[in-house]
Amino acid sequence: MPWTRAILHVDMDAFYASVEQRDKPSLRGVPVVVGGPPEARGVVSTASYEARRFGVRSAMPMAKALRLCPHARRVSPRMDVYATESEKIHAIFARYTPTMQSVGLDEAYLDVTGSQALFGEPAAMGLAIKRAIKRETGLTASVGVAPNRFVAKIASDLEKPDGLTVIDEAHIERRLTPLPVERIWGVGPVTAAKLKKLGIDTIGQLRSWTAQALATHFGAFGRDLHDLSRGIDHGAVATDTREKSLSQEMTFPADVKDTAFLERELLRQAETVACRMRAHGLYARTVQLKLRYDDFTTVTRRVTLPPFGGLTDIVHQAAVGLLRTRTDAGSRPVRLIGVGVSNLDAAGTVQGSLFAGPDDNSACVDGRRGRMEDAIDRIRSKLGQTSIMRASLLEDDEDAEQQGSPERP
Ligand code: TTP
Ligand code: MG
Repeated sequence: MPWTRAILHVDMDAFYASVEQRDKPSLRGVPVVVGGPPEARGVVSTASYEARRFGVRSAMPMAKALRLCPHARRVSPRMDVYATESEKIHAIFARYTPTMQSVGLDEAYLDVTGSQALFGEPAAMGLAIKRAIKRETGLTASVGVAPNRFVAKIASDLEKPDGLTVIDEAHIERRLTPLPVERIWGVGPVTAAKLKKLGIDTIGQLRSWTAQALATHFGAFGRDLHDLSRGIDHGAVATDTREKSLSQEMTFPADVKDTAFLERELLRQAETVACRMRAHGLYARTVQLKLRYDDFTTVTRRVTLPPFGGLTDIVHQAAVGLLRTRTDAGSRPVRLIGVGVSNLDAAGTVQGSLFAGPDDNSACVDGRRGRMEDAIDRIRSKLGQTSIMRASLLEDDEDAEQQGSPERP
């Protein structure tokens, strides 16, 4: 059964320090502290897990950190490198959902509710994201999976580093019960001290207080404490502006010269992209095509159209047009092909869409074909991705075997 609401919280482990350890093998396995030098009154940005064992923490003066752990290696931050890694992980998140909220460089909430029909269980998406991050950046992340942001964030912290923690609706209270009240967002040292005075150390203890009693001590925040102690959080993942695209790409096992084959691969990708647009009620204005030739030269071609809903044919035709007119496909062998849409907007926020029908308020407002594609999505979400396929994609599967088989000479 798909989850009614599925949120992932992804948080990189000891982010800056892990990047330094990745790039400099002599730093691996030893305490590393990232931050400015103590003589310039530097502050700790983060510490590797080896250094944390000595009590070194973020925001601590560097002088103190080096007193606690004198043999730690201090490294100055390289923000440009961390920003590049941050871009990479956000591009990975975007493969799974356009609904994401990033918190700083190394942390994000992903609403994957609408992605379950395509990618399966939320936990499977969490694992796939962790693996992709490891493969593409060499870094580890911890992922929390839960029905809301608050519990997902708590979950991602429970098995750090390299953790994957799932807390479904039925287990929320049990998992929260033993945790200290400081784990609740909004509970800083002052509130924590006040709670302790009332004899409340754990989330479980907090739960035995009525909303009214908490309100007398904490005002409006008392109501929040009451809800959060039960793992209740209705807040939506507030999509930020950093990721405004959806894409799909594929590297072939053997380079491809046959343009008909490429066009069928584009159809498969367009179908996935359009399906994700429909699942999230998104419109787009731009279609882009990405090609990597056999010599690894990579080109991106894009076309801007009037706003369109998640229709496979529009995405596919635009991509094919770009492939035929603005690339060397056919004469140069292709190693990777990808299609994406960008300039995204939620349905309803696009004024005067070319395809909007007066009688249709679904995510796919372009009349009959849109409703058909919605119906296909519903059937697929029940019966699986291959239950309905276009005739030309069936052909494609046979070709794919010939073209892409590893046994091919
Ligand atoms: P965090 O995610 O809080 O910490 P982290 O990734 O280093 O460690 P972990 O998540 O495994 O507990 O912050 C992410 C990065 O932000 C961190 O690597 C450095 C930077 N940062 C600061 O510069 N100053 C700070 O006070 C904090 C908390 C983080
Ligand atoms: Mg982190």
